[in-house]
Amino acid sequence: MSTYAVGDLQGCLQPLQCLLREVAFEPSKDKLWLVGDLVNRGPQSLETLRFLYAMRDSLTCVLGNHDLHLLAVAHNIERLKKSDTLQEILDAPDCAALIDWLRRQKLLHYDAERDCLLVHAGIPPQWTLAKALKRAAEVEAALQDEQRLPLFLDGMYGNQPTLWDKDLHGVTRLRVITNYFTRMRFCTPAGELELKSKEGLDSAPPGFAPWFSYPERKTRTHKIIFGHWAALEGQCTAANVIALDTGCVWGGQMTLLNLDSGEKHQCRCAATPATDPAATRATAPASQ
Ligand SMILES: [Mn+2]
Repeated sequence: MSTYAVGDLQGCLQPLQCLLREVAFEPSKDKLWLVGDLVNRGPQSLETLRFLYAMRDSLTCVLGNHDLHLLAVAHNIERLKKSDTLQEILDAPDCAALIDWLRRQKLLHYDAERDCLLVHAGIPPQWTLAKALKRAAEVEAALQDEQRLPLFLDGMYGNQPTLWDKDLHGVTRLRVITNYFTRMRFCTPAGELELKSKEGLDSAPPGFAPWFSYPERKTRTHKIIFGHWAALEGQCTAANVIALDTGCVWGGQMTLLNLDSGEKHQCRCAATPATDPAATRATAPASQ
C-alpha cells in the first residue's frame, strides 16, 4: 500500500489520471490525499468530481477556496463568476450527491502516524496543532449542519477581520478561520492576513511574509502539505513544509508526491491554460 498526495486539480482530470497510471495507483489498496481546489478554471470540473466520488473511499481531501465557492453557488448563496467553469456541475443529474460529498470534507487533516498535516493554503504561525484542529473542526461542523450551512456560506466571503481573536463569534469567527486555511499566502508573525498579493515570494507587502517562513511558527515541528499558491512553483524553503500546487491549470504541471518515498511525479496538462494566469490571479474573485 502506498499513499500519495496531489496538488490542486482545478478540473484537470487528464493529468491526474496520467499520474495515477504512472504510479500504478490501485484504489483498493493505495490512498490519495488531495490539497483541495478540486474544481474550477480547468476543463473538466464535473468529470473530475465524478472520478473522485467514485474512488472516495481511497481519498483524504481538504477543501480549497474554489470548492467552498462551488458549495456557495450550489446552495444559491453566490452567483457564478465569469471565469468560473462550474455550470456543468450544477446542471448534472448527480449534482446533489457530488455537492453533499464535497461539504463533508475537512479543512485540515492530521495523520498522527506520519505527524503530517494536509491543508489547502496553510496554518497561521500563532496556532498550535491542537488549536488548528479545533478551529478547523468549528468550520467543518458548520458545513455538515444543514441548518447552519447557508449562514456559513453566505458569511464566509470577505477579507475582514484580518487577524484571529478568540473572542470572535458567529460567521465572523468562521470567516477568519476559513481564510487562514483556504486563502492565506502572506501574513505577519502574529498572523495578520494580507489576502491581495498572489504572486511569488518577492510580492510580499512590507511587514508580511509567507505564513510558513516564520521561525516561531507553532506547527514548525510537524510536516505540512499544502497547495493554493501556484506562483511558488512547488518551491518552499521552510523545513517540513511541502508546496504541491505547481499551477497545472495555468499551463504548468500537476505534482504527485509519494508520501512514503518522497518521490515526486509530474504531468503537464494537455488542455489550454484556463486564461492568462497573471490577469486571472489579479482579478479572480473565486481565488479570493
Ligand atoms: Mn486555492
